[in-house]
Amino acid sequence: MNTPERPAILRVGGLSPILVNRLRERYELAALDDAADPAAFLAEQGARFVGVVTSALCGVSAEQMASLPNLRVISCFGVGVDKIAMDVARARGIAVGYTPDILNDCVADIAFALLLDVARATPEADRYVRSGQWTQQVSRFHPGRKVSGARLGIVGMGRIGKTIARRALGFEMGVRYHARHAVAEVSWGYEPSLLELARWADFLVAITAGGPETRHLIDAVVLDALGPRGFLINVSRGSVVDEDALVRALAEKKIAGAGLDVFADEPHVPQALLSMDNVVLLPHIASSTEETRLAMAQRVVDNLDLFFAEGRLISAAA
Ligand code: 8YV
Repeated sequence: MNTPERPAILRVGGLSPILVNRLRERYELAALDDAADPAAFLAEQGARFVGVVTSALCGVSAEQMASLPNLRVISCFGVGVDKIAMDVARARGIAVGYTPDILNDCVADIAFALLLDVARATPEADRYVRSGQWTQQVSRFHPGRKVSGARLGIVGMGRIGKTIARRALGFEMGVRYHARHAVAEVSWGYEPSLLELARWADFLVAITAGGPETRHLIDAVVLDALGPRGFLINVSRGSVVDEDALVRALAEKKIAGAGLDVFADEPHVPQALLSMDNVVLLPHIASSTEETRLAMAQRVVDNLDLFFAEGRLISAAA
């Protein structure tokens, strides 16, 4: 198939100005968000786009793809492709590029930030200082829980799971993991039963892919198994945890606390969590550092450039 000099690319969802500018230099870029009626825009103009750029948070739906009959490539800013209708892309032979590996370090760092923050109650301690309670000596700040030497259960042993496990070495933590299968190249203990892992762990970190297969993998039963001394950290997708069950478990002190970067219905966070001191809440920022976001943006562009030059991607989502 011939590729025009400036292929027409549709932007679906928000992307950083740096990325948008880089794309504009090379491509004829239109934004679905700019259309007053996106469905009508797609119906009228969908046929002219050969590429889509999107983010892991937004993705591309099957309905949108149906209005893009000449779509050949999707370049996604992020590693999670659960919001992209991958089955449709596969069936139509649409290439899907994404940004794996680049963000492993930053997501693993945030997993540990959440773990330390929730165990040592640092956000709560910060509020204690700012509110003047320390100087008023109303009451002493309560002790936290020790992280070094504790047991870390990792749910998902992909690229980021491995990076988290390596971080745990520095804290002399015991590490075990649960995944669909044991991972040959790692020496951490494989736990085929998620319930057993939760029973064993002091900290259960979710870093598995989102989507229907992992929906509510961490449910009330798993949270019960984690128990009143256990903490849940979620840096994967909100869908992986049954959020209602989590809210109940926290309210009833069935688990000790939670550190959450992701939620079921972002940017909406269950109201009940906002007033709990034993939770740390982040606005889905695990990969968000200047360095990593720039490298991710570059990969989005490089994937597209290589696709239009040679018909292949640097990093193709399976
Ligand atoms: C980003 C993510 O927050 O890579 C992912 O799957 O969820 C995050 O890195 C997201 O891509 C920003 O849009």
